[in-house]
Amino acid sequence: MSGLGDDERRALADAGQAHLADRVDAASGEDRATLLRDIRGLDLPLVADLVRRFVLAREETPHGGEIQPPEAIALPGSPEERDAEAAAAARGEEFLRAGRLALVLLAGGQGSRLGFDGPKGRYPYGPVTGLTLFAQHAHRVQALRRRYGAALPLYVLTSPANDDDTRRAFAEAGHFGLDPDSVRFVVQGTLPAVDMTTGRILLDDVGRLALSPDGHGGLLMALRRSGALERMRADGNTTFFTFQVDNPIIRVANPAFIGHHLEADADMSNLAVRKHDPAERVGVIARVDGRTAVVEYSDLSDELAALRAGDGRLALWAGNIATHLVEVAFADRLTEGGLHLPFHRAVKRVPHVDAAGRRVEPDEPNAVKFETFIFDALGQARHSVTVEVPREVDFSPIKNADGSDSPETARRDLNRLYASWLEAAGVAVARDADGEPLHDLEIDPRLALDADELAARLPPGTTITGPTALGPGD
Ligand code: UD2
Repeated sequence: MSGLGDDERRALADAGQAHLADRVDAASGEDRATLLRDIRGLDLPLVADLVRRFVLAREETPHGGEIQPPEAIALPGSPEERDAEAAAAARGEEFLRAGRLALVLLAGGQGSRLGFDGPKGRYPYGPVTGLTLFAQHAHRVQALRRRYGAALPLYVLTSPANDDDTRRAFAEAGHFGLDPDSVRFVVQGTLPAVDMTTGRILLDDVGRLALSPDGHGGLLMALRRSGALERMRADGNTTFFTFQVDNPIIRVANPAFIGHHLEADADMSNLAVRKHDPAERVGVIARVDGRTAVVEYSDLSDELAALRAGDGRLALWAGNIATHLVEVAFADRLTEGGLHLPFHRAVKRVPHVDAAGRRVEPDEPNAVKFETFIFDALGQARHSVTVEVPREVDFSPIKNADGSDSPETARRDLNRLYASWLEAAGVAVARDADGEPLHDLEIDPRLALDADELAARLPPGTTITGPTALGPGD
């Protein structure tokens, strides 16, 4: 039976992973074949370096020094600010109509907190029709293409664990009405989980390494390796817009955001919402040692998170909704000769099989995983802008099965948003004693992307008398 060659054994030993050769020898048949495939897919010098730095030497990712509020374009309040916003939006719309933007949906994560089996995009969150996150995003893309008469190619970032299922979800749904050639799947890389004391790579099963996605920073390398960056250039796309699969209401390709990004000649830009409480689990966009950066929620001390400015509001207010504009040329620079982003270590509980083939279900964290984050690229951007957007319009993520950031909070937020659009269009919406809409509401983005479009397209005489889903043809 074929196994590891001498060179491969030596390379594993040099990387401190000689135990993997023993595991291959002990495995047979299909298990051996899949284990060999996983091992041959490893970047051993990288793994050795990460283990040396983050496990054996316990290096922490540097967070820089002084953390201060970011410079940001706030929600427009004064007439001048509203004029500036309108000018930015006009510039963004022109850019969209010229076909310069590509879209990148981040959907490579594991979604473990939601406890949903399969790609998170398949989650049927729609309270009336069971609409999935993928369908919502795809319908929005279709509506944007129609609005701007532009190609707006959609790149979907997947990981080896969910790539097949993601492609199937799109194929089975006829790509949700999008031209299949206009949807391109890009598979991100993986990195192994290693024992937190020895740095040895863990096995998920006798025939499989414990691999997980390499973080959304891996997007950049995946775009380069797959030829997507080249494709974007060939299509005339100079910039791409990244958004998270778990946020159903994000205004994809927000024209004012694009306008501000262009105005600043930025390499990479950020959207921010005002944090609603110090403990909210979003990173904060800040200035760290004078440069724009995102400080992840797990890295921010409770004191800093709770610090108040003179007006009583949170000093580090700018919640990162992980939605960015990135220049294609900047992504190129960041990936030339390898990915130029720092790694982060995360200590996790990782079930695995030991050398004797026994399953181990640890009660305590036992392993280190490695990830890169796309927002760390901000440190290398020549210019960037951060634009504040209203939370109720742009951010209601589905992260947890219940409690905050759950399907229930998304249902509430969507009902509030759609009720406000309907009321602005002159339709009465019944509300309960707390002022919440009485009935669940869905509005297909192909009918209306915003309140103005709904007012223009809603047939006269529309009434809401129960749970209502307004479809593309309503
Ligand atoms: C992310 C941000 C946090 C805040 C919050 C807002 C990070 C590290 N933190 O936290 O600052 O903005 O979102 O919603 O991003 N993904 C991939 N590949 C990966 C990992 C993630 O595609 O390897 C995608 C994932 O499918 C999802 C998004 O990135 O769409 C966010 O991932 P997450 O849910 O793990 O991040 P979270 O909520 O801890």
